[in-house]
Amino acid sequence: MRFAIVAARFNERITQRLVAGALGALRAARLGPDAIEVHWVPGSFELPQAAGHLAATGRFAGIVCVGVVIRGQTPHFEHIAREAAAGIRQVAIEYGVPTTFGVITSLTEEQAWARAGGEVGNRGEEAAEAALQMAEWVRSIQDGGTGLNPRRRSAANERASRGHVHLTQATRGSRRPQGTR
Ligand code: DLZ
Repeated sequence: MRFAIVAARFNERITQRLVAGALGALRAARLGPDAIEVHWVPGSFELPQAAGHLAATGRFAGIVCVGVVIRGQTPHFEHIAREAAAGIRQVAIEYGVPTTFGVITSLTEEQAWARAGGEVGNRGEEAAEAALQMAEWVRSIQDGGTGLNPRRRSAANERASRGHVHLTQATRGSRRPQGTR
């Protein structure tokens, strides 16, 4: 299975961490370097466009979109975040290629770093895990199966269930439910 990572250059230093997280998850699933492509686009607004072109090639079992949208002083943030999310969903549905959302939408740069391999996890790694799980599920359905092998757990899920999740000051004492952004 081939996978693509599409990464937005805006806030590039943080996005690099998301790409690293996604690559780590894909390599942990024993995908070799030839099975992974990384494509850079200007900003998160362009993620769906690139993902659509990649999905249309039919070469990929999954596409992982990563980017960082940080709130500024105008509503620009909302437009970019909304269009990225809706566009990525649209690609997944239109092409039937699992296309996942590893875009951080945060109010501050500090929050973004925390979600890019910091104390709140790595959204790139999580999006890659989701793409792997969905690709496996799609393949099992196409093979006439009944869906995911319930024993397959992502590395992120494993760590969370073993209690290796770092809790922030704000959440300490009340475990964040998985998937809380
Ligand atoms: C223009 C812009 C702004 C203000 N903020 C972000 C951001 O926080 N994160 C991001 O990924 N991209 C941003 N961009 C760029 C847009 O995504 C897009 O590249 C431009 O509007 C050109 O279409």
